[in-house]
Amino acid sequence: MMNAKILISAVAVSTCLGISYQAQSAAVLESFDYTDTATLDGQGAAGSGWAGAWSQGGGATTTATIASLGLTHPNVSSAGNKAVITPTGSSTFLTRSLSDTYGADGTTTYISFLGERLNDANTTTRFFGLKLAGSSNGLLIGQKSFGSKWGIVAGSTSVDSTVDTLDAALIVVRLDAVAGADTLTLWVNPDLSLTEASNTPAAQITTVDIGTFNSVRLDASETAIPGADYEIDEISISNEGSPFVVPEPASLMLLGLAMPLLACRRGR
Ligand SMILES: [Ca+2]
Ligand SMILES: [Ca+2]
Repeated sequence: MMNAKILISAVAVSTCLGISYQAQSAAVLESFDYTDTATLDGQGAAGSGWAGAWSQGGGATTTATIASLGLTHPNVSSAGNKAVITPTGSSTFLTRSLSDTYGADGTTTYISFLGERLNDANTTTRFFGLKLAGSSNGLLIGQKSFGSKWGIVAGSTSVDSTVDTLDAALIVVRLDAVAGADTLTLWVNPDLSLTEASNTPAAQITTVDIGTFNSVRLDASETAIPGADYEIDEISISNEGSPFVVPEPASLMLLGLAMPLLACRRGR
């Protein structure tokens, strides 16, 4: 009787582990694996979560080019080169459409990238970063207008970390979408080799309804020329699981085996 319970438990735990491993692969990834010095506009094709190529929007004179080497960070898989964005107006951006819609009520989406501001023209820098084009308020992950720290902007609400955008950083945002106001959690330079619970968030927003999104923008805005360039790489969007390490299979298995034993003890 007890052996049967252990067997059933082990099968259940193995099934759960299978889901966990699969969940670690990102649904959408942009490594900017394009030719060095190429123009970003028009790069990329439909597939692997994307609906098409990068497309120039806003100020037509914005330059966005591919440059080597790509950005890297411990425990983040990287490939190819990176993108360098040079804004030349008050509202400039490049857009790329996703093949799926994210942020539906009841879902959790992780968005991450590597980024760095390239000069210290703070007084002329308005905002820059990765924008999720939303059905409600949208979300900018990067630097707010006239700010200087990594942070998130949702509607008219913004929060900052203590890390300057001049410092190359791994940015991770978790969007827990529900009806009404969603929960946005920001980490700057988290250690992905540790569990999510072991990494202290830099900031959180819990008062804004983000809505859904099905495209991303590389945003930039300046009030004076030249403004601040920035580079970005390894953009990842996933609603299939956390980028943080999941609990060790061995400890989960031990937990799974211990549960029926405890149940049997209690049943006596
Ligand atoms: Ca890259
Ligand atoms: Ca919502």
